[in-house]
Amino acid sequence: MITTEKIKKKNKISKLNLQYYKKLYLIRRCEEKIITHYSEDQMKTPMHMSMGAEAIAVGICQALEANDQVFGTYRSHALFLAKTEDTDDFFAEIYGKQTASLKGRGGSMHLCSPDYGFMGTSAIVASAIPVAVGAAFANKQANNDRIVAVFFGDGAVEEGVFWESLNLASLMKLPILFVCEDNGLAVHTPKSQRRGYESIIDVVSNFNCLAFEAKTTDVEVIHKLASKAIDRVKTEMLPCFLRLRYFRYLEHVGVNQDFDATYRSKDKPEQWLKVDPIGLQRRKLKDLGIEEEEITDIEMDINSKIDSSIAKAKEADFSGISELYQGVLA
Ligand SMILES: Cc1ncc(C[n+]2csc(CCOP(=O)(O)OP(=O)(O)O)c2C)c(N)n1
Ligand SMILES: [Mg+2]
Repeated sequence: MITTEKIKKKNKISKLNLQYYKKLYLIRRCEEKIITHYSEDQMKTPMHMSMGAEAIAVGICQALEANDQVFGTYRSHALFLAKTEDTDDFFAEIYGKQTASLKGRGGSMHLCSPDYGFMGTSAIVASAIPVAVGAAFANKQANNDRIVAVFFGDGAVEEGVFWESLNLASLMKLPILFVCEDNGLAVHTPKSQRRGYESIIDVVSNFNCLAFEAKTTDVEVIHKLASKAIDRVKTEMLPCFLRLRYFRYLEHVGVNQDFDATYRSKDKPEQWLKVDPIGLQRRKLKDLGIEEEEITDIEMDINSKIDSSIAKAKEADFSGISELYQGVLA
């Protein structure tokens, strides 16, 4: 028998699944548009694309509160859009325009929107990690219940500052999630040629730090894992390290595929593409009984929003020469 409770639960699930899908689709579509327009040479910034990793940013941000804080890397398109959904700001920065939060001085590698808790990204591997630990310390002192999530690649774990930061966070019991977006590569170098140990989870577990890992493209699984991690960070007052694996669809920097390059095997893409995070959620929506028409309407709305943001970014002005030294600290 179908009870009212069951219907309510199903509606709640569908609503959440729609939220996931909207964000995933938004991120993918923004990057597809970057690929379309990049050759026009109006986006004067290197591109480190998130494609393939979308479920990680969306799943973690879904588990965070609006005023929780995130820090990222030069590969943070997905994280920025998952946290802010602000496509106007995103494209203004990508096109280097004055209308962006950073007035177009940062480009793709330096995104920042503190009003949304998006604290910043940097091109220097691992450099956001100690800053994020500082923010977590400030939050603990302020007793404000905020969580910090710092995202970094598997290559960042080879930097000394990662270990110093992990040590301090473990010692001071800071409310922070260390989110390792693990694509197995640092530029073109696989982990087997970089590390003197097998399992990062085993090593991190020796600290006073919780540690979990997952190999999935299912945003729902990542959301649940992140929620569990955040609950435990809050109740046990310990930091947490999450290792989340994904397949980088495009070249290290740039907007092209490089599946035929010698540094990675050709059979891998197929396995991962079968469970593409966006395709997977779309199929789930259909399984939940959501009509094709409703899904395409959502996609059309998102497409229009993105097209409008790109048009506004293209029309906007660059910052003037007189502003060049504003905000420079050194
Ligand atoms: C401190 C530092 N060393 C070296 C580099 C050059 N570099 C840029 S990206 C990169 C690889 C980083 O790999 P990973 O952290 O796994 O991130 P991914 O690109 O895979 O997302 C390196 C070595 C850098 N930017 N900063
Ligand atoms: Mg990597």
